Amino acid sequence: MRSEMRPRFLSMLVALAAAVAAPAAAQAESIPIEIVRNDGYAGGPVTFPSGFAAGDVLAARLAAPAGSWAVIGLEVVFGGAGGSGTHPVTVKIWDDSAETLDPGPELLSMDTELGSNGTIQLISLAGVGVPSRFRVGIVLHESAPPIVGQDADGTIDADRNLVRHATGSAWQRSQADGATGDWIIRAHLSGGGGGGGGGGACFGVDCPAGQFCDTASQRCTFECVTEDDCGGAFCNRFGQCVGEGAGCCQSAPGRGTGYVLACSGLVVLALLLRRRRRA
Ligand SMILES: [Ca+2]
Repeated sequence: MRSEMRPRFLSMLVALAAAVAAPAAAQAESIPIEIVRNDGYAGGPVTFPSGFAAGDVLAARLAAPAGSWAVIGLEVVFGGAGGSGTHPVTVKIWDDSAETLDPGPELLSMDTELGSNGTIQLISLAGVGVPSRFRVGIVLHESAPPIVGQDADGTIDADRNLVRHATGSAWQRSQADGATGDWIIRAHLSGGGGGGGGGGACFGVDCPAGQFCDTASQRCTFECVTEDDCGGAFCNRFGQCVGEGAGCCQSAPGRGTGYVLACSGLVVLALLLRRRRRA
């Protein structure tokens, strides 16, 4: 009897241990995510324009829905030959509230590398608070190809595709170079709440609920350490700003209950096993 029961107890323990580990994934899924884009690419042909050089910037003006959002990742199609391996680029994000040819303040400048594979590639970001209009640019470090791709659906958003050539250095619409498609540059947005959250604002833009503004990097982040990071709201052990208006439960609605239940279950099982050993 005892030997038959033990595997069942063990499997229950494993299941509960998995339940304890699960909240991290549940938390990620529970954070509202929006993907904003201009392009209509859905697989199939992509245009990789020629004539671009190191230092040129290829950019998309993107629009966030109402609410406070942070860019937590980008999707870019990069390719058109250029050899295997990775190619250095710089990712930039600007405030584009004025929607003029020249962007507003720069919100991010980050070096990274992209493969020349001609398909969607993901670039993760720590979370950059953005206004409702912002510009995402890819700065080439090498002459094209490889280069960012343009969709081939026959349409181009006249005011949302921009280029700045290293020579000349003035921003212009992509159509000036003969473009007929939209740059395939998309942003993953997190947040969407009323903002604030006790975490303040980066570059004047409220951080999403539960996040705070890291003043050193000017990025919204979940990694609070003290309540000072949350503007006085409580910083919990998961690095979230919690409290009235701090949005603990909007950013991780399922975690508290599941985590507590799983932990309680482990304690109960441990007590049961202890009793059986004594019996
Ligand atoms: Ca298009």
